[in-house]
Amino acid sequence: MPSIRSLALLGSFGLASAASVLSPRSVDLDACPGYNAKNVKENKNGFVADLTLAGKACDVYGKDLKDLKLEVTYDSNTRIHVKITDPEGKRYEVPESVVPRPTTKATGSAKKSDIVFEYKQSPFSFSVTRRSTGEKLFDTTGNALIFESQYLRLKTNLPENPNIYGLGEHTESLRLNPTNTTRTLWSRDSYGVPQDSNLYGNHPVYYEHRDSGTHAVLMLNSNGMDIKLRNSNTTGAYSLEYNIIGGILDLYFFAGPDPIEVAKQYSEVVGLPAMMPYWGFGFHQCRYGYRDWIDVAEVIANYSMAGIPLETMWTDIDYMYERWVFTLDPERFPVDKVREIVDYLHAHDQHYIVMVDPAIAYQDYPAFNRALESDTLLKEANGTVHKGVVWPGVTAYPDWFHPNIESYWNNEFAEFFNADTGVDIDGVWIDMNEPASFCSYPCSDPEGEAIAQQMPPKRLPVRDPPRSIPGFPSTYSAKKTRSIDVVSGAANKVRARRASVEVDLISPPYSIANDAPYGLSDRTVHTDIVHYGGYIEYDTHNLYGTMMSDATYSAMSARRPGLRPLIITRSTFAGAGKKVGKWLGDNLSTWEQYRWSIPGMLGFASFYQIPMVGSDVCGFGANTTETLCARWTTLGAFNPFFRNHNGDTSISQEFYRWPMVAKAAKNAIDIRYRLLDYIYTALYKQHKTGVPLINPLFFKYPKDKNVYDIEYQFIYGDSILVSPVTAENVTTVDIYLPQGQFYEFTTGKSVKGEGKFVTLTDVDYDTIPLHIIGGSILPLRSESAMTTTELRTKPFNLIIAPDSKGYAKGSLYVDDGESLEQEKTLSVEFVYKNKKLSVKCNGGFSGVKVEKVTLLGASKKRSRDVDENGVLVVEAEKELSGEWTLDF
Ligand code: MIG
Repeated sequence: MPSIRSLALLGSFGLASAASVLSPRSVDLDACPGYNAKNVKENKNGFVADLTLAGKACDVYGKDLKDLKLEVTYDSNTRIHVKITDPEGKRYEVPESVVPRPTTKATGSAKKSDIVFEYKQSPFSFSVTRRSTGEKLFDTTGNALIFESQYLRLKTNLPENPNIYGLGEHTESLRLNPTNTTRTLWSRDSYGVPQDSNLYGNHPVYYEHRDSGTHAVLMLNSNGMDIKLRNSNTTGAYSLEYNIIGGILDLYFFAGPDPIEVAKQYSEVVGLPAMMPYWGFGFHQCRYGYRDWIDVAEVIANYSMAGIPLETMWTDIDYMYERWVFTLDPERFPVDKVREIVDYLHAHDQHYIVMVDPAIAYQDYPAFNRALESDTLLKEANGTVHKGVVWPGVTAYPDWFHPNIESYWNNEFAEFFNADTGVDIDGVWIDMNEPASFCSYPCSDPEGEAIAQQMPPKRLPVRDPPRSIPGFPSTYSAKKTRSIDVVSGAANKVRARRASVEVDLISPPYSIANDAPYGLSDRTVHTDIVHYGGYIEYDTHNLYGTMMSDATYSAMSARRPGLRPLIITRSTFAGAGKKVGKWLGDNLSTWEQYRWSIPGMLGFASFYQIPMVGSDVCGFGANTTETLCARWTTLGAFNPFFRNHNGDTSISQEFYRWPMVAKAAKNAIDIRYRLLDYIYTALYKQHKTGVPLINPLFFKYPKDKNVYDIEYQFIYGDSILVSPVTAENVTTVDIYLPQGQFYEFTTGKSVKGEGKFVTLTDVDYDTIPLHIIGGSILPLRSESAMTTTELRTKPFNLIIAPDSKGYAKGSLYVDDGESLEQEKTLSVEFVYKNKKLSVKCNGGFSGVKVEKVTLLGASKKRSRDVDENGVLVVEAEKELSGEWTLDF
C-alpha cells in the first residue's frame, strides 16, 4: 500500500523532499490501541502467546501489524528472554552470525526465577519483578505497545529519579540524566565526540541500579533507535521509551542483584571478551600526520633517548599511497624503509601497528581489482558498485556478509602484511567503519567536482635534505615516484533505488535523532543498499564495524596462527569485545574531554564487555597544553588501552616534548608496568567470567548512595581507587573515600575512608592519586622496565593491604603472554589472615619468582623495620609454585 512518503522517495532524492519527510509530527502514542494477549501456551521454561491489535489501528508511522507473537523464556533463574515479533518470524533480527545467541538450554522457571515476568491480557502490558523485594524492574502498564513495519515503541515506567547507566556509545555523564536524555543509536563518524549525539558504537543495554539491587536490560536490535529517558511534566513519572525503526523487540532481563553479577550475566548473552597479548598493555604512540618513515623512526629514537618506555609505534593512513588501503606511499613510506623500522622495533622487543580502513579506493589496483573479482563489494540494485568518498576519493565498501569476504580479506592481509616481503605488523587499527563517507546524501555524483572539493588537502611534499636517525641504518633520500595508472571508475551516474513502496529505507516515517543533516544515509553507505543474503544496510548499519572487526580478527589469526590478535576498532556493536578492543575516537584536547574520557572508558569496560579501551591521550583534535597532556598521561596510564594519539593539524604531543609531560610519563608508566600483571590478571578474569577489569564506584560499593553519580573516580582492577585531578590550573582534587580502610599507593600510608569527600592538595602534574582498597593483595613487578618483554623477567613484590580486620586476598595469572592456546599457565591465590600469608599456585608455568613481600598498616611495635607509614618490607626469595606460607 503506497504511502505518500514512499512515493516521494521514488520520485526525487533531492534534499527538499528529504527535508519534508523529516519534519517531526506530534502524536499521542498512548492513544494507540495496543494489543490483546490470547492463546497462551505454557511450556517448561515459559510460554508463548498471540498478540492481536486491540482496536482501531493508529498507524502513527506506518501500518500497525495486526498480529504478533510473544515468546517468554526463563533462560535461567537470573535471565528472562522476551521476544515480540511477527507470527511468521520474517522480520529482520540481529543475525546469529554477528551476535551468536547463547546455546545453553533454558533452565529457569517462573516458580524459581529471581525475576518474574507478569502480564495483563487486555490491553497487553507486562512487568518484570524482583522476587525478593517485589519491586517492578520493568513495567509497561499504561503505555501502548506499538508495532509497525518501521516503528516499534515500547515504554517502561521507572521509579523516581532512577540510576540508569549504559546505552552508549555516548559522551554523556556516566549516570544518564533521567529527566531528559535521548540516546540515539546509529553509527556515525563523530569528530569531536559531542554530547547529546550518536557516536561510533551502539550498545543497547542499560544497567539500572537501586538500593535494593542492580539489573540490566538488553534490547538486542541493531536498527536505528532513540531511547528516551523522561519524566513527565504532568505526572512527574519517570520512564524509558524505545523508538526503533525496524527489527523486532528482543529483550533480555538480567537479575543481578549485585552490579558485577549483572555484568557477568550480560556477558553470557553477548559473549566474553577476547584475551589480549601482554604487550598490548604497554604504552602506544601514534599520530595522524607523521609525514614519512623518517618521522616515525625519529619518534621511536626520541622515546628511547628520553628514557620513556615505548612498546608500540603506530602509523596512521599517512603510510598509504594516495590513501589507498593495502598500498605504501613509495616516496614517504618505501617498503624497504618500513621494513627497516619494523626490524628495528622487533629487534628491540617493540611492536608496530598500522591503520586499515574498510573503504577501498575505486582505482585500478590489486586490492580493488581482487575485491571486484571476488564480488565482495557492496552494490547498487542495478549491480554497479556502490560508491562513497573517503580519503582516497571515490571508494567502494566491502560487504562483510559476502561468503567470499573472508578469503578476500585474509588474502589482502597475507599479501600486504607479509612478514617476508611486506609490512610485518603486530596488531591492527581499524577506523572509519561506521562506515564513514565524506559524501553528503544523496552523494549523487561521487566522481563530480563537488565531491573533489570535499576532499582533504594534499599531503606535504616529500622532504629533503636527508637526515640520519640514531639507531637506524639508512638516511633518508627521496625516490622517484612510482607511476600508477589511475583509471577512473566506470560512469555510474544513474543511481537505481530499491523500488519498494512498502517501506522507506531512506527516510523512514519516524526520524531518529541522527546527528547528521541529511538523514540516515548521510555520510555513510546508503540505507537502501542490499548486502549479500538480502541484508539491508538500513537494518545492519550498526553492525558494520563489528563485522569488519570479526573479519580482521580472522585475517590476523590467519597470518599469525596461534597468536592473540590485538585489534583496535572505532565502531562497535554489542558483543564486539569477543574479538577486539576499542578507542574512543576523535576527542579534543580540552579539559572537559579529558574528564569525559573516564565515563567513556567505564561504559565499554564495565558495562559493554569491551575491556581493552582507552581515549586518545592528550587529546586528538585541537592543540593540547603541557599541563593537560601531563594530567592526561597519568590518567591514560590507567586506561586498559594506553595510547597517545593526535590529529594531523595539532601541535606535536609525544611525551618527550615537554619536561613536565616526560616526567609524568615516566612516573605513570613506571606504576602501570609494575601493575601490569595485576591488570592482565583482571583482564583474564573478565575473559573467563565477565567480571569487569575496571569498575565504577557503585560496582564495588553498591549500597553507598554517595557513589551513584561519581564518574571521575574509578577502580582499576578491583583494588585500586584512581582519583585524577579534574580541573585546569589546580593541584587539588576533592575525592570521595567510601567507608573502610585504604592505603596511599605511593607511600603505603593508611587512610581511613569515612564515606566523605576529602580534599587532596599538592597533587603535582606528574602524579595521580591512587589508593589501595584495604583487603587486597597486589602482585607488583619489583621494578618497571623499558619494554614489557623485559618486565616479564622481573620478580614480584607482593603488597599486602589488610582490611580493618587484618584480612586480605588477591590473585595472579601468568602465561606466555601471546598464545591463543596456552600450554602452561600459572594461577595463584594469595590470602593473608592471622598475620600469615598463604600462597597457593596452580598450573605448570614455572620460573616466576617473588623477591619481596610488603605489608601495609603494620604496627611500629611489631618490628623496628616498620617505617613511619606502617610499611614493612620483608625480603622473601620464593618461587611461585606449589603452596607456601610466610609469617609476619
Ligand atoms: O577522517 O586516519 O578517528 O584516529 O587519525 C579521519 C585519520 C580519519 C579518524 C580517526 C583518527 C585518525 C584519522 N581518522
